[in-house]
Amino acid sequence: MDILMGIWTWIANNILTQPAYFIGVIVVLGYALLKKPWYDILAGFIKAVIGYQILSVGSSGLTNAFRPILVGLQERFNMSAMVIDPYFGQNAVQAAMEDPNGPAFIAGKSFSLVMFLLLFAFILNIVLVALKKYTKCRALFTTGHVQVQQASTAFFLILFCFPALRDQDWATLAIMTILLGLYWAVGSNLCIGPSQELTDGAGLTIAHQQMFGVYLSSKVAGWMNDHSKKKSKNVDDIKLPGFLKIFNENLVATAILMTVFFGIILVILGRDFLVAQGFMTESQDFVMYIITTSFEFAVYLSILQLGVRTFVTELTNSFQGISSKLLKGSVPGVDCAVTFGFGAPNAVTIGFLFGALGQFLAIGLLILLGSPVVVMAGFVPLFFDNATIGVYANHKGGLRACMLLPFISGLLQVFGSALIAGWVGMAAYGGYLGMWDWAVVWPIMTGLMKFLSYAGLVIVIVALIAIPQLQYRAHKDTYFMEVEDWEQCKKIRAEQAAAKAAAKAAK
Ligand code: ASC
Repeated sequence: MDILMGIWTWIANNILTQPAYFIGVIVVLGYALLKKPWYDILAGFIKAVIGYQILSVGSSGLTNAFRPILVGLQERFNMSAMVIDPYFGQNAVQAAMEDPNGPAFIAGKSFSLVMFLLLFAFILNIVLVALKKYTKCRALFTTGHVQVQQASTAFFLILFCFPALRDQDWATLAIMTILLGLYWAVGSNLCIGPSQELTDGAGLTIAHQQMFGVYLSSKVAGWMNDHSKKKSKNVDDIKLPGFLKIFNENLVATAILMTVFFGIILVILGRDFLVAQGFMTESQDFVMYIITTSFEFAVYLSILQLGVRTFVTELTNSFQGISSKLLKGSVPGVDCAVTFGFGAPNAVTIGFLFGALGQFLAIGLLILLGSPVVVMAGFVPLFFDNATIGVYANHKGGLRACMLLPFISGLLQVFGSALIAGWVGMAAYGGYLGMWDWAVVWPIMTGLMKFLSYAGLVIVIVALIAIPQLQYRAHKDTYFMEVEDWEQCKKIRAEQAAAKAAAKAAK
């Protein structure tokens, strides 16, 4: 038993929760199933792992460079605020569970339970895909590091709803496995359609923390486009005149916009504060510091996109082995940052900036209205959620949607997180996960379970199970074709859309 436990712990720590190696193993398995020669398998593994590592350098570079700047605002003004950010959220959960006087004291056993939860929920995800004929679930969640964050937050929320479960490990584990496993399978499945459209059939979907947000934003953007007389241009197709032409180039646009955005924040923080906090040295020039820091945004973004390009082809090609032999008709769910390698690069920046506008407005309102919970913007939701939503919204609805939907997302992230974290008592520990689904979807699920108890749990489970069924009903003829033969699916859907448009015109 000890040996088995040791093997499991090793796999959990080194593969399951490390997306680079998880994707690497999937590539090896996929190519092996396709009977590729060993050297192709090795090359595929290396490109997948290194590509993912490059992506992580970009993504953690962004996070590490800009998270402290935002948190600095809180310290600068001596505010006691809760930071909405997955890493702060995870620390808050940990602190809460270890606080003997706190609402969620279960010190000692939390970590091993979270690891088991990961395993069981992932197995449930596989089973749901294997039974896709009945469940209509087609996607596998592979983003381990966010699964850990989600597992701990879900742990807290569920114990809040069902305090009696605190001493019943197995019952807790069973309920959480069902909820999380379903959330992963259903959420990533939701984003398959929009992702196939965005990437023109790359054969992947999002497995992250804003899956419902992306799906809804993509739908609303499409609806906006269909129901407006004047179509909004895709960010890529906007050609600016005169000196504004320089904004047509992504690197230039990103650098200028970020210099303005972070420049304002850095000036508010002030040189003295930045020196005192160790961000810059006494001898450094303030203006050069602002420019360098802001330009780094464009640097990390470029690195991130390079990483995506390096591993996506390997993943897409090798996954054909898995989707034709092991889990028929399935797609891998990957980090939301992967979408930044597709679609319009400027949509990333615009989504981020309008999300920030929404968040800052919402934070201002919380302060003005004297809310008991004040929120501080965290970089990860601000950037990764809103940029992703911007990319999908732009693809379906152009610039207008790319500004509006991230803006709304920013409002929801702040208000939703303030509400749920204040209510369940996590705000007192300084952080909450704060990503779209955890600011909107999980609070609704938590509310249902808290007020209706086990009846609420049943409602949540049934609702989750029903979502892929409804998706299937909407496109019975092309639903599975969407992942199995994208070209054919695209053709049929285009014909259907043309026929519908013709019928409308004839009326
Ligand atoms: C998260 C999280 C990260 C980032 C990263 C984006 O939610 O925990 O580290 O987003 O996955 O690429």
